[in-house]
Amino acid sequence: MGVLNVTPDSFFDGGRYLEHDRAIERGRAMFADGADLVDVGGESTRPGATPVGEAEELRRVLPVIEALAPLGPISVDTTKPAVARAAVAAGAVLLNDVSGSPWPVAAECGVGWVAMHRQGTPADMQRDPRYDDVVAEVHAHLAGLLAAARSAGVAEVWLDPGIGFGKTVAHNLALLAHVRELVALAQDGGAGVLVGTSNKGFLGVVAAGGGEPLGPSDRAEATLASNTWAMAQGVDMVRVHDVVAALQAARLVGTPERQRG
Ligand code: HH2
Repeated sequence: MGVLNVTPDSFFDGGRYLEHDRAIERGRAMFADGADLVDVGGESTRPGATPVGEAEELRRVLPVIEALAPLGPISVDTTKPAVARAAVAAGAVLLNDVSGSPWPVAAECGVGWVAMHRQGTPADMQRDPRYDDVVAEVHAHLAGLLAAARSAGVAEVWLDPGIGFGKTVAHNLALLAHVRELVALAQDGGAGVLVGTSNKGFLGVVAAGGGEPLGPSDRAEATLASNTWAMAQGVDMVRVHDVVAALQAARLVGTPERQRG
């Protein structure tokens, strides 16, 4: 899943693809690079991001989705039902909802749903995230969202542990270390697992080995390492800014089916 943020303030690609022409060109390039899906977002969810109004989010993403949908599958990264509905009308086939709550919109629109875990909101989620047992709690929450999706009639469901969404470095590492258990849970329920670590802050902390944390533009190696790990554990899809690197890693670790066998 290639990331395409049509935003001025995303932590990694903010401002690069705010103009529609540039965003469309970027999406086209990601499909050419081998992306199976391009995830179009019009609102940053980085910690402390300023919320965007519905009209502005629609203005950002709709022309991009319309232009890219004929080229390949598009997901829309939004928490707003109206944006999701309009995106589906424009050709999106998957709703990537980072709200962490049950969401009836995918069933209503007849498309797939990414159900992600999140503690708190972007405004406060990184202040002091706490869990008694992060792996058990996140997996139980996702099992509940999967059950809700199934009873609402959503056919295609992806479970996502929500790396960086209300999690410390240790929480993120624990979730990655135990991601195989999430793969098993998802498989039992006929769902897939999606993981998004790409260039996130915890990688900069871990890769620096106790030194000054690496900034967003210096996290490519750690991104690739984390995605390689995730895919080797059976994760079906990784959400990435660099499609070429992830695809090479995917070819090396093999298909998820082979890893699970
Ligand atoms: N992470 C981000 C945004 N959307 N969706 C899913 N399903 N999983 C994720 O881990 C995830 C996500 C944050 O990354 P990015 O889009 O690069 O940054 P920003 O939120 O600043 O736009």
